[in-house]
Amino acid sequence: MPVARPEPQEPRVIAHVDMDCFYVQVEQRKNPELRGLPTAVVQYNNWKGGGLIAVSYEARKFGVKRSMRGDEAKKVCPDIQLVQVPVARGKADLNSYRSAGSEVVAILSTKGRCERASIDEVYLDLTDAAKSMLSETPPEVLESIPEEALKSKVLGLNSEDDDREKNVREWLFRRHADYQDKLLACGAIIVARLRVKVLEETKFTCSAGIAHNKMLAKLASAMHKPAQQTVVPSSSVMDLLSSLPVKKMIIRKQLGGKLGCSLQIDLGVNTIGDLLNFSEAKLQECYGINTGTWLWKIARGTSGEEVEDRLLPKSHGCGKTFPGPKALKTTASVRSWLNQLCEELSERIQFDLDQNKRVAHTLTLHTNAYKENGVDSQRKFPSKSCPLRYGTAKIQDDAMKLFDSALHDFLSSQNIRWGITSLSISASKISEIPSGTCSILKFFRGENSSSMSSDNSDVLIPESISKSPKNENEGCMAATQSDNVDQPACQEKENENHSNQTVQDKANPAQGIGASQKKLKEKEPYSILKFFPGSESSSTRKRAFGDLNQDHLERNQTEQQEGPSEGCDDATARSNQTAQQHEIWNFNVEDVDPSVIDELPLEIQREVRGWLHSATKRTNMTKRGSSIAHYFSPVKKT
Ligand code: DCP
Repeated sequence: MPVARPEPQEPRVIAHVDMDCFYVQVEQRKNPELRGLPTAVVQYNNWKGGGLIAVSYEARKFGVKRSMRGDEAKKVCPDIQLVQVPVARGKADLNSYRSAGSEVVAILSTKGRCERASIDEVYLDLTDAAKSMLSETPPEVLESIPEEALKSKVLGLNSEDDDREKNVREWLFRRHADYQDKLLACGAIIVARLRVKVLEETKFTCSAGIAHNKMLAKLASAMHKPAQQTVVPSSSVMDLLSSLPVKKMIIRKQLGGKLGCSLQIDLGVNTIGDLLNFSEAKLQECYGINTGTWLWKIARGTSGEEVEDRLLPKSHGCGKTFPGPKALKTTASVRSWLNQLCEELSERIQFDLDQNKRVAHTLTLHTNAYKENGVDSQRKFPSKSCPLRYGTAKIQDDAMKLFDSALHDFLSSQNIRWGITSLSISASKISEIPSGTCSILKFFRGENSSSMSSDNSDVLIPESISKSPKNENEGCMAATQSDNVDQPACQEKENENHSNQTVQDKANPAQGIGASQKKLKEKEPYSILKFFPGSESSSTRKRAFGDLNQDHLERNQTEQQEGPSEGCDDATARSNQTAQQHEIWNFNVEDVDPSVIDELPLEIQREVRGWLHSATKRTNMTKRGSSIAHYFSPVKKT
């Protein structure tokens, strides 16, 4: 659910940059002979020529659409070039598209805060850059204005006019324009330059929207494509929104599908302008305080959402669909596919760890399924989450446990046949390891720390105690920019909604384990323990080294307090957590090289030395391998 954020006092300049027919451009760069030809990228499966996932603008002129199959596209456009998406492990391999996206991000992120919103789109906060330009080199003193800036579509300017470019030039140069418009004019020039640079350096074209907030910038970037930019001055906002169909906001992922439907059905709101007929109080009464205020604000074109400083994906995911007769009907076939998906996921999170020093904490399985002749055959297959353990074999194991648990819930004791039509596995709740603590990773790695795909890479990254969001299964698979779900219809490009996150947090008010983590964070901002979200405050930390029964008891109590979890079933979750808790903490104290601790920030050094001290005491008391911890693989010596 969306959340209203306070509007900043100062005007901002926000751009949304979206690549044009992105996968097609990547394929055209690989094979330049395809440039200028009607082209589409298709899924590798050959049924009716495969499903189209990206269509060039030349092909769109013939009526070719993403929803079509290859055969259908050939009927409307006989000359269309169909390029198969690369394949690995029996499914689409999006790596080349991901890294092409990163090339673009590297260029765009040079002018201000940059948020990578999906595989091919970013938000930029250009406020500071625009302000500097306005004070140092305003448009009117520039020797030359980039042609791309002169080609801008400025909403509210007469675009029919033959003198359109002249009008844009005048608009960019207006000395008496208000401060907001002057900043936008600078933003338009900065974005034009960036787009030219992207084209020169990557050979990709992109389109952009430039406005005072993210919502308007995103709406604008889609208005004139390909290779164009659209500017939204404040004076044209109400015009833009008044006739904007609610459906468009849904397509642009700015409005949730359910909320959009409810607005149309329950309130008769078909355009954003229709929302103006409702008071803030009325909208709050219908949709709650946050969403009500958010709707009231978007109707007026205001949105305080910040551009996040994030160049990397918020989560990693990969999936596979099994339509019609391909549905998986045995546990063995599910296991085999899950193993492949987990292998890919494991490689990607390992790469993220090695490359970007980022750790994922939650593993989630989303599944679509049907029952044959079940009493409640419409029942959804629940999504399940559990703490993420690094190492391919462990991820495969946990994913299968999640599946078994979800299948059990789905069937609710009915002994009937079932079919799985899609599987998707994701790693989320990713956090960064601050610089200075990187070398400690050596301790939490197994022998093969450098190998990214090794089956026995036994990297001991602590799990997070997390609860899967309720209703995760609703709608399409909630994939992310980094996701790789080989089914176009269900592949959402959008990142996990920021506001969803907030609501989720709200749904799980700080209590039990969550509360202790939160408090710990506030009290110990530099604590390395934040990478051990399963750990408790320092007063209870010593338990992690010892009292299993106590640990088990308290965990049970916490689970009861938190109510039913959507994660693994209780028994599995408990055994996983206990097992992992012991994996995390049972490193061999004697293996710790003191010089590595010296590299850590002071606060963390003190903390780590504290653990080592108590761990040394304990090692002297308990012979290694003599306890239950012996069953959980210890960290191997590097
Ligand atoms: N994509 C996909 N399945 C979907 C939607 C998109 O695999 N259902 C992939 C292919 C696209 C890329 O993501 O090239 C970016 O998606 P966009 O929606 O931005 O579409 P395009 O970039 O292809 O075209 P446009 O120029 O309209 O943005």
